[in-house]
Amino acid sequence: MARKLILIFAGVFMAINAAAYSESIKVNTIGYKPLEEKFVVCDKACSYFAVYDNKGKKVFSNDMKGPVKDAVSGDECFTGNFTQFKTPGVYYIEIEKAGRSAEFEISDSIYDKPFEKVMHAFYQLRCGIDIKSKTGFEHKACHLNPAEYHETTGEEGEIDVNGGWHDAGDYGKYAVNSGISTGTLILMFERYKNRLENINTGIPAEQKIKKLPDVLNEIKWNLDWMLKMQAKNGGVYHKATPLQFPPLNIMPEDDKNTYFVYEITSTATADFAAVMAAAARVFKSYDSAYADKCLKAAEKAWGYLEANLGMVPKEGYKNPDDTKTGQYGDNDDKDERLWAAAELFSTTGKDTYNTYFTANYKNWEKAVDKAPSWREVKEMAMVSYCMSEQAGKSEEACASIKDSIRVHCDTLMARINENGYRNVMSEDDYVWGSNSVALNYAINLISGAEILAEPKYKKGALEILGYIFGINPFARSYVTGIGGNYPLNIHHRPSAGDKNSEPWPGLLAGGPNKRPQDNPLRSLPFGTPPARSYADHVDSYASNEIAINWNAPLAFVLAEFISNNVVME
Ligand code: 9MR
Ligand code: ZN
Repeated sequence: MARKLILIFAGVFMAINAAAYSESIKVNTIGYKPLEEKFVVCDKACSYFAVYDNKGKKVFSNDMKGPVKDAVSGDECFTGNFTQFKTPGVYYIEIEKAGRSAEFEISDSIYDKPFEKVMHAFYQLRCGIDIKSKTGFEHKACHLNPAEYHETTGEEGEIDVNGGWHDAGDYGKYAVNSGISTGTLILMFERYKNRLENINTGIPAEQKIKKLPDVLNEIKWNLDWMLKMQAKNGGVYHKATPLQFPPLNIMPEDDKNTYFVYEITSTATADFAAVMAAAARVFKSYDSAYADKCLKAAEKAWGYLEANLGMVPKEGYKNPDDTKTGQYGDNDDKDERLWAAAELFSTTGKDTYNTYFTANYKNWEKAVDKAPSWREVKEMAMVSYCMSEQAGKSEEACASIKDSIRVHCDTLMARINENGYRNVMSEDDYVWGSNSVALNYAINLISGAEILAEPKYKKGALEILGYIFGINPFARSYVTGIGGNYPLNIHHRPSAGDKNSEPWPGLLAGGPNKRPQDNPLRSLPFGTPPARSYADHVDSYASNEIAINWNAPLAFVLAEFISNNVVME
């Protein structure tokens, strides 16, 4: 009896959590921009679809084409095109036997609020300050005690590493991951300065530096932390974490574990040099003293790298036996060094950096062929060099980067056009944090569009947002608080530990991961295809955690498509 009751309750609970629309009909649950291409995908046999406005009036209909078998999800996909329908409003789609889609909007401003929420999520990830909110997502200042030098540093005593953003679902702070995350946001601001300068990301007025735009306020919060991680010799400590992850339901201010600062690594140092050099450019016109401070720190880090030409430590960072927190280990620092050289050159125009770049960019067969990640930043280097306004760039290097990015973008566009879900990812891309792989591909497409003056690649980037917000096997949004059927049980300590039933908003879940690297993923039926290997379960850190390096490319791609953008046809 008791068991039966539990089952009934479980059933009701699931019904509440399940989408109020058919998972077979996949639309972008946020919506579509009026002048852009618009697709709907259905995983049930069908030949026709109709668009209805929110009063139930049919406003458009067309054939469904297909099916195209999608190997990574196992689905038979039918595709409908309603690009011709451009009238702003709120709509849903009906398909015979499949049901009704999520509601979506047609409007030029669909990504404006999402951008603000995604940037506000960085504010909410801040460490060492009261997180205030009108929406009830709050906590007190955390991790205020100084950290101890771990014995791996060879130093003794305490060090202040207050501030920065928590990395992810845990409260650790890792220099390498801060590198790509902060770097992505800085390059975003540099690229879209005009449209981002006046955006309000919801930082409480009393916690703001008035002379800085909100986006730079947020970036500076983490830069200040990164600066604390630089040792006297210019090297950068790899991370500041406790020895072990705290329990899942603990709020940040209740986590009283001692933090340790770990040994210097060349990957952390080179990422730091790149980020600080780029920061010097974007802060220059708002706070030139701060820009100078960043540039000095960047050049000091470069000095350390010149004095230590090999990997530090030799095999890349590995956790010592007493430590079980995130590793961000990487045994190749060539890409990080190249990125440092590219940004330092772009900021200073100095020969040293240009010479390093031109002597080393050929270390890879292809300049651009991957989505950048915390481990692999060569694409950041190549794109920054190519886009730099500095005189004296090597024409040969730029030509070769351009050729390479064209091939890469064409490859991605072909994948989108051939895939049943119009999805950019190949099977290999379904790794831990796969949603960030898709979004970093979108950044490559946007960069390719800029560098080659080929706006068509931006269409691909927009379709990647379509995947993140609903044109996927689950017809769901992967971002908390945004769009349809978003994740409710993210692996994120404040979401697990606070009293809100809702997860903290604006956070991108890692996404499907073909490797069963946690218990909920191991519990999926045997043979679950890669694109369906996702569990909205709090223990699924390998598919349902959140992280700053996943939210950053989401912010970047949203920034491209907010409403003051020039719309492409
Ligand atoms: O994003 C990281 C992923 O690429 C690795 O495969 C995984 C396992 O090492 O770690 C991920 O990063 C986690 C970090 O180590 C600790 N904080 C949470 C991060 C996201 O899960
Ligand atoms: Zn904290």
